Amino acid sequence: MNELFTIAGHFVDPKTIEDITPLGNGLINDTYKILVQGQPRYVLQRINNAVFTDVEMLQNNIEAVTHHIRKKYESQGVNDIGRRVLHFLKADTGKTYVIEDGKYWRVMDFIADSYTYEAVTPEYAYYAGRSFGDFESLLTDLESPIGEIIPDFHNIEFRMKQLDEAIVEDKAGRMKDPEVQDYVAKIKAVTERMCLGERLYREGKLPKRICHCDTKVNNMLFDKDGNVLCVIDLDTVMPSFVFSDFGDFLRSAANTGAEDDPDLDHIHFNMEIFKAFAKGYLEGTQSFLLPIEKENLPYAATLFPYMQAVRFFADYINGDTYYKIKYPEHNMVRTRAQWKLFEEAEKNLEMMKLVVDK
Ligand code: GN1
Ligand code: MG
Repeated sequence: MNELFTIAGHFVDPKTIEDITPLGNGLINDTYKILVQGQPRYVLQRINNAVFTDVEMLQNNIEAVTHHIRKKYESQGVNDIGRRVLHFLKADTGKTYVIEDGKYWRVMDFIADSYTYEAVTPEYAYYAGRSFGDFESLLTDLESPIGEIIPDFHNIEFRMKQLDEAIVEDKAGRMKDPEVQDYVAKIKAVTERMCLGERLYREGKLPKRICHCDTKVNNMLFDKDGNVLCVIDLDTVMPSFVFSDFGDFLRSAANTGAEDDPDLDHIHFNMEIFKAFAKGYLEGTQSFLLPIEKENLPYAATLFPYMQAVRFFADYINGDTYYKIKYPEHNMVRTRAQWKLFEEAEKNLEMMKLVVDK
């Protein structure tokens, strides 16, 4: 605990800090809120530098994105900008992060009276679609270069290669399990079809744009009336296919169960959420979205549960070195749940195409 106070003291006057308590449930970084005068005032975060190995690039990316959005909002006369875009504090080192005992830390302003959700109604999904679409749209004319912070992050061909390596190395001795072998077979049977995006890219038909790349429902802040305040968790902002933001939101929002639901009967693909989100997203992106991007949005909704199953599964085979887990089989439970969601999404593929066409 003392360690947290010392670190926070690099960014904030230590005498004003009353308490520092855990916040949120991300699978990668550790997040806390800093309380001042009985209220959360700042967010302290330990950056997982095993995942984000180039923290300098990470913070440069985030600063470029937040400055760009803030400037646009200023010129548009948007109200309450402090609650509409993240703001990172400079430490006494002059940078927006500090290193203590080999650990990396940063602090941002806490956005007051904001709420996150793990599940949304169609109405909120519509606002979320609009906001993620607007987010991409705001960044189409960003001039500062944005580095690919995790190379090949949403490249399914690369994720399959990682899975193959995990299988060969079998570090945790989990390959002998018949269920594991069964999942390997199921995953591989459809790989070819799931790599469509990468093929279109190689053929020069599909562009990369600056995307958020972690559009889980809980990475968006709402106010008490359900209006979207802002998009958070900007670590993975990087060039990617628009499929990333569209598909990853639905992976969490259209799932009627939890990401790691042990009861597969809970997991279905909610078409009402799809319709509402797609409507908002298409409105937000209408100024730039190409037909090839639009017509493949339904594919994106199937790709992301698939890719997430592959990633959780590879981590399980590797012995759980990437995602935080709560119990030993957690990554296998997540794999089953994401695979079920993938199957459910595929059942709705034709219906999704009809919706997007309309
Ligand atoms: C991670 O940090 P968090 O929980 O927002 C992961 C995402 C996964 C997600 C699965 C950098 O996001 O890509 O989709 O878990 N982030 C990274 O819940 O790998
Ligand atoms: Mg997050």
